[in-house]
Amino acid sequence: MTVRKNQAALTPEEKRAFTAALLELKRNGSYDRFVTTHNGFIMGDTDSGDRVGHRSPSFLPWHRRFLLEFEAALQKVDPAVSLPYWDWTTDRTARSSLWAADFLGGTGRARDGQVLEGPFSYAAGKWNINVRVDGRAYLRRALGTGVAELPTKAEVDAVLSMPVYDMAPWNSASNGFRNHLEGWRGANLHNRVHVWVGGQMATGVSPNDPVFWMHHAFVDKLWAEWQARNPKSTYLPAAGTPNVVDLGDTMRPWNDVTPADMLDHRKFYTFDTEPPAASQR
Ligand SMILES: [Cu+2]
Repeated sequence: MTVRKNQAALTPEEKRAFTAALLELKRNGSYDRFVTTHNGFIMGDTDSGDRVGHRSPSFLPWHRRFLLEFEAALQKVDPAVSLPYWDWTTDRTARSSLWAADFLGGTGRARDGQVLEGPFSYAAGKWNINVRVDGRAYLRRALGTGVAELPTKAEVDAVLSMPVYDMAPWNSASNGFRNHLEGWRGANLHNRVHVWVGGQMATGVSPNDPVFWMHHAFVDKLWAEWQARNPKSTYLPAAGTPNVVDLGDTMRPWNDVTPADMLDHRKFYTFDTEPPAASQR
């Protein structure tokens, strides 16, 4: 069964394998389809209308399913690969090994934000930005420029202690755990990390930067930690909510998966911080 590891603990060989699988998905065209899907939902999800991927309760189960599909694509290339997560409360500077040239490469140059190092630099020739919101075909970043600080452990802890999953009006104005984690309200966790990275990560085509998957794998882990801390709390709303995915409603674009199906991540993978799934013990 898949174990998702902290990116900081990956061996050089695991980094090479993950990077190679990403480059192969890019080469064979599968990668860009994920970027297109994500941008379509960013454009379509609105506070007053239909909303599925973002600014709504299904933000968490939608991204869990999206990451599972991406991880399955990686594993078709290399069955040994799993999605690492980036704990941005601990690896919180541009000097983290995450941004080294043997992994994701670092920040962009001042002039145009272009990432110049690592396997995803434009110069390396294997990472063209094809699904884009402007003319620039090179990966861009501006680490720590759009906002100075990544969220702290204390800020995360405060959000994990919120006992109610989500609340009406079930959008970017909501109180509760989901919207505080997503970041439209309060200290701002998930959204702020997108802004901190900058470049494509701060746009609807954010999956163009491979760090997207590691960021969302950690957001996903925080959902699992919230569940462990609040065992009596569950996904809301339960039923009958217009424009919003209720617990038993199917989610686009898959139409065969509900938030209820996504509640237990241990059906699919475990994290390196928890015991292996029951069937593996
Ligand atoms: Cu995100």
